[in-house]
Amino acid sequence: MRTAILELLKHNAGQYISGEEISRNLNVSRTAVWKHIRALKQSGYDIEAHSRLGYALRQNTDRLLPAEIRAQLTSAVLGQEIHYFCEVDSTNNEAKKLAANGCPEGTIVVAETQVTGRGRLARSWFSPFGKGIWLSVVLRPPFGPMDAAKCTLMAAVGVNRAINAVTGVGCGIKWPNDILWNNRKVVGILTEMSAELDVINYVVIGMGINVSIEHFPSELAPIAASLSVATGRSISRVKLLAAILDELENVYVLVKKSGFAPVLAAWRKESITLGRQVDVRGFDRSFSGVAIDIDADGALLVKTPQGVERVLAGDVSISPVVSK
Ligand code: BT5
Repeated sequence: MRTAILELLKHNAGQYISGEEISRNLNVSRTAVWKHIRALKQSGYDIEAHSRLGYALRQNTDRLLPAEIRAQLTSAVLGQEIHYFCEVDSTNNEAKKLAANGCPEGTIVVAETQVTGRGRLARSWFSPFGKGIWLSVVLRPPFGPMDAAKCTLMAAVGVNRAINAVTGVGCGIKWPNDILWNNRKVVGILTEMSAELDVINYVVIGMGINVSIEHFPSELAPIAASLSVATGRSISRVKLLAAILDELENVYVLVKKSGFAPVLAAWRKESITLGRQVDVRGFDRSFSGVAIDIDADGALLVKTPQGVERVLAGDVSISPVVSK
């Protein structure tokens, strides 16, 4: 019944429809209509109630509400179970709790804002209300813990394809976990896992996608961007989220069928790191060189005067191209 009321409101979006008309149309009491409207408002729908005119759904509702996501979903496994929060500490934290309690593979956690959104090494992730997609996906991959780091590369390929399909924006992947537009970060990915010696219990892939952030804090302003600024138009977060789940599922199915090689090949094509002069800040060492490839483990290979260094984790900054 709630869905039917919502459909009726959407059909008349922006215009009032009286409680009496809804109750007549759907054959329910006016009290029941009122209760369903109240529940819809509580779950985040922006519905105006007027004593004489009735109810109106504001046209500009772009919340990541489960019913809205389900209506766009084309993936078969990812997003079948959705946990939605107006505000949460970190979607990755919630997803890890759900995963530890046995939630099915493909469960997602989305939030309008995160209070303590996280990057790697406990760095913070800026997640303002309603301006991005703050998303975590639970996977239970059949491969070993050594392969988990490649999930970040796999996710980057999936997200980059979805962004291109929905917005037309051509971004590039920066090793290991960023998607950049015009040298500015529009997406960050944080993969976390729980594993035994040779089996993965679960992997949580956290993705932060800047959709319509216009003003970043001063420390981020020179290095961050959002997709609506890149395109110059507004972007439906729900549509983009559904496309991300679809593309991520496609690459995940491919990895399970054929291993990581095809996805790593796609990653190489979409990379903006390879062929460039880079400064590497590993956890225990720093050096510079030219990024020449990634190997079968997803490690970055950097050619230095001393030889080829293999970087499994760390930060990489790309030197600007110097024109002659
Ligand atoms: C990342 O870490 O880029 C991973 C970010 C993952 C965020 C998602 S949101 C959903 C899920 N739940 C979470 O709690 N996290 C995940 P790293 O490579 O360490 O980069 C972190 C750095 O990016 C920060 O130190 C800032 O410099 C910068 N940064 C923070 N917020 C940003 C934003 N919104 N856009 C661009 N850059 C940002």
